[in-house]
Amino acid sequence: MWVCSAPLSRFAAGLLCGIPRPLIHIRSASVAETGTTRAYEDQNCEVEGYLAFSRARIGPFFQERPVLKNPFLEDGLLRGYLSRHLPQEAVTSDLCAFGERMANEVDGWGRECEVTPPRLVHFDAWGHRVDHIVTSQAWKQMKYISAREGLVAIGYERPFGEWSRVYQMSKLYLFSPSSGLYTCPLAMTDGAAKVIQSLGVSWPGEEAYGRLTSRQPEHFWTSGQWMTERRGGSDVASGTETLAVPQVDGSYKLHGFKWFTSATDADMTLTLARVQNRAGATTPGSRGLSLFYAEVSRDQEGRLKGIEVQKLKDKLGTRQMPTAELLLDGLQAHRLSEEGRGVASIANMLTITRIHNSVSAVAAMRRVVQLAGDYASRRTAFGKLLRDHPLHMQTLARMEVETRGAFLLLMDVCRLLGREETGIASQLETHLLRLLTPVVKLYTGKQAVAVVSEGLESFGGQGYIEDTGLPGLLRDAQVLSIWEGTTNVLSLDVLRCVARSSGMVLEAFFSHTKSLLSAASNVPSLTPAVKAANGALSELGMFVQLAAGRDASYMELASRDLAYSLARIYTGALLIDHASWKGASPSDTYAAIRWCEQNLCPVATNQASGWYDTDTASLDTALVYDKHSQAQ
Ligand code: UCC
Repeated sequence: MWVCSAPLSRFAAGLLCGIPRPLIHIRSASVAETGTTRAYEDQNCEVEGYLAFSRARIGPFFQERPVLKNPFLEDGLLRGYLSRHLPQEAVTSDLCAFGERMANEVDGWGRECEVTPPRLVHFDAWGHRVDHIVTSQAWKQMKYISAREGLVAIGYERPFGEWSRVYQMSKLYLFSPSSGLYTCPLAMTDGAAKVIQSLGVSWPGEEAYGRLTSRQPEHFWTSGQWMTERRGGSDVASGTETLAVPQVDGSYKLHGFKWFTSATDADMTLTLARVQNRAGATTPGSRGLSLFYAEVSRDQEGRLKGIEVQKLKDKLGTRQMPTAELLLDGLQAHRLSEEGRGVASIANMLTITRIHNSVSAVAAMRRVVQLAGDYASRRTAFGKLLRDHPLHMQTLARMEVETRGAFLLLMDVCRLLGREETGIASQLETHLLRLLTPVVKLYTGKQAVAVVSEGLESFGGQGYIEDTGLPGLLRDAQVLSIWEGTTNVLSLDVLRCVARSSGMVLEAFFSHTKSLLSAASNVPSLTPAVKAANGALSELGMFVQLAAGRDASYMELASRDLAYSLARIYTGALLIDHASWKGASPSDTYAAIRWCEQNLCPVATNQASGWYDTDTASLDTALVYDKHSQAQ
């Protein structure tokens, strides 16, 4: 950037005498760069007249920006959790070094991904259809660093046994808010590796598995997850129209239209389609869906084989990442699942991507809380720093409590995943993992939007200004409660797993929560929190008893509140458990107490108010569509 030197500025000022325009290119930013009022005054003296007046209007004050510091060192709860459960020096030093890279290097790339979004080039200069998705250099660097740092590989190498998922997800948690949404392809890549592993690593998935879990950037592949079609975002089972036509060599050709495909520059994908029989017929519904593996490749002319990219989506957020509509026009694919077991087979992918989603949600909360806290130490209003205004601190403390609770819930699910994958999970832990996966995804997705929104407000107007980088946090958070299952679809998934396990998942929940609470019952400072959590657990038990005889529509209406109650009670127990650890800080206790002061069991409260009763559904509908006006 050009900074005006003193002789040059004099020259420029002379040239501009009598020209009725401000001298915009003699930048006031030079004042900010020198950072001293003195420099400003000197320049004023030198240029005089018109320029001085222009500068006087701008004024010498520039607000210090919030500074991103090493997110590992800044995060006392992450470090506390790891020193309790995974105190290995190798983990600490790796995360510390990685955090340093986030602050000094990667965060800048993330910003570049945001301001240089992908674009689609349909045709080359000679008219050939090429469908090239052009991504930024920074986006490519994200792929490189992801491989090098083992952001997927760690989950499969398992360097710390059952704790490897905690380690991997901690690393992703540091990466996520700086990654320019590269965590999205990583989530799908991890999910695809998991599916291939769970179906048995053999041809045709063998090479793909090696690439998805590779640390070699040139060998590393990312995967897509093409599930969504025009008729079915949530209702995949009846909405999937893509046909799989068997070929003589045992492969299939896919024909269909995928309506949302995220990170479409992937090297391969997993997708669902209906196998066509010899008569050209297919089986409807879930039992007609099978899971396919396909590579994304090009022919010698550079054309995508069997795929046309119709367009890139114009989205509220996640603009860093290409999301496309794809026409599958004879895409060669291999069936991975048994015929008709597509949804059940891709469910493993959903478990992984839903956990990744939760990582991104908690990481977004943590990032905005860190920046808001830093800013509060730099910004003065009404005669004192924001950090010295108790009401402002109360607001940030509430965000902090939400973030802490979400973090512990997330880490507990990662712990359970690690135990299951290493074959040491008890039956109870397997049930808990199944139940808590939709719970953590739906709850943290909603929290992220609320906390990040509150966080933006704490910067005042600056939180609304694009080139601060802050609004992008909110835009990207909004998707977290939508993709990978909306809040309501996941609430129904909670009911699904309760029903399919004949209630065993709930038994596991009650049993484990009680044991966490009873272990902390002799810690006097935690008494109010333990009492509140125990009370909520009893209320939940009563709800379950009362609901046992109710029909499906009653349970459907209760499902969202049930999921929230599970999240709040379990998180309360985890906060209490963490606060009762010998290395805990007084703030851990305070956070547990504050968390447990909220309504921990909304399903009981709303049940008592009749929210799920038979006549409520029609009243809700009448309310939503009410056209009555008092004026009529
Ligand atoms: O692709 C997308 C965006 C990609 C971007 C990824 C970013 C990740 C985060 C990044 C962070 C930055 S979004 C599209 C995602 N789509 C969904 O999430 C679909 C949402 N819909 C559902 O989840 C529905 O509930 C369905 C599709 C699962 C419902 O299907 P069905 O066929 O009607 O359900 P059924 O009949 O109840 O279940 C079929 C089988 C059963 O197995 P079996 O037959 O053995 O009993 C179920 O138990 O699937 C099993 N199943 C599950 N198993 C269903 N859901 C699950 C589950 N969650 N876990 C285990």
